[in-house]
Amino acid sequence: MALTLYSHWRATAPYRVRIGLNLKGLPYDYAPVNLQAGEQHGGAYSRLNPQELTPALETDDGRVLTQSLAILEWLEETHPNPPLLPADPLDRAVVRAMAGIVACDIHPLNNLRIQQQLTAMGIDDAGRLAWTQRWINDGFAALEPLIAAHSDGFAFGSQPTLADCLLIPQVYSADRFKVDLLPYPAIAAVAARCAEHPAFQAAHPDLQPDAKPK
Ligand SMILES: N[C@@H](CCC(=O)N[C@@H](CS)C(=O)NCC(=O)O)C(=O)O
Repeated sequence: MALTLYSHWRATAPYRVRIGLNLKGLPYDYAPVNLQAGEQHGGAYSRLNPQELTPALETDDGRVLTQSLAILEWLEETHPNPPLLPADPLDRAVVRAMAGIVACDIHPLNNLRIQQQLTAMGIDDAGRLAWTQRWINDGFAALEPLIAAHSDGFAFGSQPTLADCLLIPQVYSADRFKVDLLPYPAIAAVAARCAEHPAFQAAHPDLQPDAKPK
């Protein structure tokens, strides 16, 4: 099945899906959406995904999937090997909790439209940075003991899971927003391990076709 991923190089939600596709060994076409230029609003992309957020994944029979977690769960159900979730239901719940901390409790408070709204409300650069760091730190403080308890190289166990698909883009964002990882040694160790893995390397923002030089 041919797949097209609508993505923006630096956006973390599409980055999650790129990692998942790579871990599953699934090739895909890359369709850039320039979020800074507002291409998500109006026009062709908003007809594809009326929520005007990336990612969207289009199949060759014209189905469009949205929401990174739903896309990753669909990948897991349709391509079970290698698994992104452990076999035991309790372990699966832990992995989903790790993913949920990023997807529900950190990222929605910090994404582009929130940054734009803070700017519109008169919050300056320093205020926005403090806001963003606050929520990343809150989430990482919750993730750190979970990962420390369950990691054996990756966030849960010795193989990449859904948790790593979510964590690594958030670590990338933490770096961008100057969050110190020193208080989070378990997270930092998982990030270092993932940085050696080809599926994570190929998904890195800097390697995407629409990447802008720093
Ligand atoms: N919960 C959504 C979040 C999607 C999202 O916020 N995507 C961001 C990029 S990381 C986006 O497209 N933002 C565009 C905007 O804020 O205008 C998911 O997991 O897919």
